[in-house]
Amino acid sequence: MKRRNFLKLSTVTSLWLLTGCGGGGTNSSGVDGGLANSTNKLTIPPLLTGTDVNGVKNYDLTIQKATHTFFTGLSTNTYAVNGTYLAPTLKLTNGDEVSINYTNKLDETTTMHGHGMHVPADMDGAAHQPIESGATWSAKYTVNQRACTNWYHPHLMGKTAEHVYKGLAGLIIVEDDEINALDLPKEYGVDDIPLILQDRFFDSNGQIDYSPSRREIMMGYHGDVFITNGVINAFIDVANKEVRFRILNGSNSTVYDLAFDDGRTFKQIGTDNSLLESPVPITHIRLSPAERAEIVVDFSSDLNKTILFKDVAQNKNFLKVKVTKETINTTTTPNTLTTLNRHTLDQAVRTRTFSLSASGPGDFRINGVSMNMSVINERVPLNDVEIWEVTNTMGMNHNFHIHDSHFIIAKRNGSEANVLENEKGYKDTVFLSGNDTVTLIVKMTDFTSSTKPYMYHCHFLEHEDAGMMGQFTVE
Ligand SMILES: [Cu+2]
Repeated sequence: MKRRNFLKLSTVTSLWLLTGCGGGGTNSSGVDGGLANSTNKLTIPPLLTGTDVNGVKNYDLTIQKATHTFFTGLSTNTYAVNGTYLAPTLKLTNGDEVSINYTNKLDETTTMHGHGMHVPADMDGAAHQPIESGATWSAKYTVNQRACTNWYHPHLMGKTAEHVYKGLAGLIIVEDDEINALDLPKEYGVDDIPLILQDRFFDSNGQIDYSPSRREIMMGYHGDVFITNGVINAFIDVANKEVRFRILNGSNSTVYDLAFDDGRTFKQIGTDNSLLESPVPITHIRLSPAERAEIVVDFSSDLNKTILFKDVAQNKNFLKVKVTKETINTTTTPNTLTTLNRHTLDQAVRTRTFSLSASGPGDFRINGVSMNMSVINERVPLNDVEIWEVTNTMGMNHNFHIHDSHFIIAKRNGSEANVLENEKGYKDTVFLSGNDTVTLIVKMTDFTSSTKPYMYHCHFLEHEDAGMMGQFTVE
């Protein structure tokens, strides 16, 4: 394991502890020999709103090799979209006609999937829409969903995990009239902050190390360096007001339990694919890979304080929030956010069952079979309300992601009471801890094709690449 020879990594880790406890922004560059700054300003991915071409909003994106500075004085090879790590945030508006144009300047084939986007299967950007080296592929569609925070990432068979790990991921913000009318923090990068949370291993040269062992493919490839928007040990300055964070678990296989170090209560306002009907007060939030949460945190009484946002499961920091600015421009998050059309179990016309299993580290399965690009595993009629019952037959964590559809979690382990208040919005990814069963209400709408499939899969990327995936058509 070459990464365990990365002597300076222990210094980086100790810096986390130093800054995590100190909270004052001490310059520790003398301690680590300049390897990593104790405080690095959080990078905000650039916001692309599209260029109008004959009524179509065009987003031009180049997938490329790059170098990125994770550690002071070290240049790390990455994959990125336009920049040096990760990708711009795409802002889409419900009803807009868009063309998202991806040009692949890598030396290898990849894809770019709009995770959470409700689009025709051939615009999904998943395994059946490869973008060869040198080619351009466009996702063209009319935005047809409610406000939410989605994301885009590669989805090439067997290579998804590695391509995401090297840096290919970005957010897609979908807006609509309803959310724009709410008194929410909405100034991107100022009081509306995107947070892409990841963990990575680096080798002795400071290079990204994607070399999971068979055991790590099974149990999770949990990097020891935490990264927020591509920044290690990040801080942000905010004003003494409500601040909204759009949080993506962008890791390959780590489940985060996120909280603030003072244990404060904050409000979750959105799940993967919608607002919650009312803000849900919580003190921590569990996010498995690919899940998103929008939260609003009230810093109005915190002027000159520093609060840490962290994963309490591993006691590591993702962000140091410094409340340094005074403002009178406040917002008051309303108590009613939206009304959701929640289908009920008794509306369902059939039940499909999905069982997650493995026969070994390289052979993960759903319903006893591994992903096969030429097999359509399920054919789903348009507009039928269905129950999808997903069972994790293993003692370890998984999750389950369905393309195209936005589902409601009706039950966990047979009981509605086990569904958390903050997962009662529309979801596209649901967490299953060992031996869990979740009951989902699913309805496929708008787009049909008997030949072009969508995918469902575990979003622990090593599991997905090892076969825990299947295909369905909507007909
Ligand atoms: Cu899994």
